[in-house]
Amino acid sequence: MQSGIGAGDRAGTVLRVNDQVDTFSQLAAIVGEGHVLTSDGDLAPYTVDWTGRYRGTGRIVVRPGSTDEVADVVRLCRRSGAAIVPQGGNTGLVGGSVALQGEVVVSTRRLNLIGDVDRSTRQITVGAGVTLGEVRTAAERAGLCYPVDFAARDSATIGGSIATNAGGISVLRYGMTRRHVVGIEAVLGSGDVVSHLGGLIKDNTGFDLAGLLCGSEGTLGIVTAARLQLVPIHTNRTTVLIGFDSVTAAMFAVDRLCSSSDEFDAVEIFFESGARLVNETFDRSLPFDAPCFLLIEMSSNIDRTEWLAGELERVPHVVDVAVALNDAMRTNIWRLREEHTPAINTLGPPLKFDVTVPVGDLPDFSEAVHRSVHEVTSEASTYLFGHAADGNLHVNVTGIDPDTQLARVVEEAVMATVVAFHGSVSAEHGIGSAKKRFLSMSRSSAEIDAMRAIKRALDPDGIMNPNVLFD
Ligand code: FAD
Ligand code: 2HG
Ligand code: ZN
Repeated sequence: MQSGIGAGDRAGTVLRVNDQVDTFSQLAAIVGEGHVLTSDGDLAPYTVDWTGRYRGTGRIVVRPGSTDEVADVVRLCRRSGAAIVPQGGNTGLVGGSVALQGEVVVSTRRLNLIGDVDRSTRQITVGAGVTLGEVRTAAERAGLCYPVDFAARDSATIGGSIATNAGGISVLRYGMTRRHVVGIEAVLGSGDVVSHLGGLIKDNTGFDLAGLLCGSEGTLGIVTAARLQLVPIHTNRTTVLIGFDSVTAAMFAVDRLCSSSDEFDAVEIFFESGARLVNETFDRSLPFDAPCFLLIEMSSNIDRTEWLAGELERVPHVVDVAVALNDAMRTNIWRLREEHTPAINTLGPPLKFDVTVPVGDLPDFSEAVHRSVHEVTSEASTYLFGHAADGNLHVNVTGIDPDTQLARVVEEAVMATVVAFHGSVSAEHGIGSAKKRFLSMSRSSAEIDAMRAIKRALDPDGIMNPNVLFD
């Protein structure tokens, strides 16, 4: 394990905060001048969110290189009354990673140390700024897999994925990020450092702080490192694209297949309009047309292609099937699904919803959500895609300026439809600033009060990401 990870219990530099000294020099004294960014050019990549919808007004980005430096930055900000927005890869889709009210952005990208894989426990400790792709590569080199995976893998960081409790394409088999975080190091809003990275398999010693920080969206503290659980890798992978004549037929197949095997890594859904948009935008080739598509991936230590083909023969209303015979075909099939987000973004910042409904209701919900948008406006186009077996649809509405009253009405109509189906207003992207007025649709006031009380305890002055989660 390289030095610098898990070093949060070392005493940090003592800072004298003098009102006469400006914030820049105080921050520079902690992290070095080159790591306090203030010019327009330097700030640009940290200021606008991935969708282009949210633009920060903050004028300072600070890039600490160790847990001690993060702690000193947080303590300085607390004493100066400056609020903080933690930022990892800035790929979040709910407006939570940019400084909307002039906060100091604390970028974690320099916390990028990757420890050795511990083969006895199949665990690894990494800095918060390491990307998912880098962790996956390190795990693969040891013959293991970090099973949290999604299209933003090469930019999204471990810290950001913990802060959002990210989901992705393998939740069906492996669960969300929280399931893989066995230890955490973080600087709380109080400035205190908590570090518990031992990775013991059994450790019932009080509250699960790692679990609590998962999904906290930077409101409680800054995650600086994590101990992650890896899983065994499988030797054989089967990837197929299946066209169906309706979403009902596709979801019947999902139910049938998932009841027959637990070796499905991904069961993803998208529709004709989205597939065509990806094709046109990126000049891809769709192997066949169909109203609804499932992308199914299995992995196992034996070849499952024949078994899957046999199962699919018994599934009705299949329009066509394409089996990936090599890596290039596999990549092409995955592109059709993963390029939905960038293709949609070329149409301008969309209204984004990331919702779950009970899996069996997904066909009715997908019709209802189209209807609910159409009843408000005929100007908009609605694209649906997502993680079918999780009941998780990404509803992207284009053709409406997201900052208008019309957009607000569409948002309310979609969220009302979600609630009518007993769903959740956020499945995996979090609440951020985009969804906070809908939090009470999925959480009771007692739950929200409990969350606020936890925040007050860990972030007494309310400096941590004040624009997200709570309205
Ligand atoms: P950021 O965007 O930088 O931050 C996200 C939030 O976490 C912010 O509130 C920020 O303040 C906080 N934060 C960041 N780092 C820390 C830290 N170290 N400590 C405390 N708080 C922190 N998400 C999914 O769940 N599933 C998907 O399938 C998925 N697919 C995506 C595909 C694309 C193309 C894109 C652009 C995004 C996708 N996302 C997905 C959303 C996004 O990638 C995830 O939310 C990811 O976990 C964010 O990581 P990040 O490092 O970019 O965090
Ligand atoms: C995905 O599953 C991501 O591709 C992004 O969660 C969803 O762009 C979106 O709405
Ligand atoms: Zn998703």
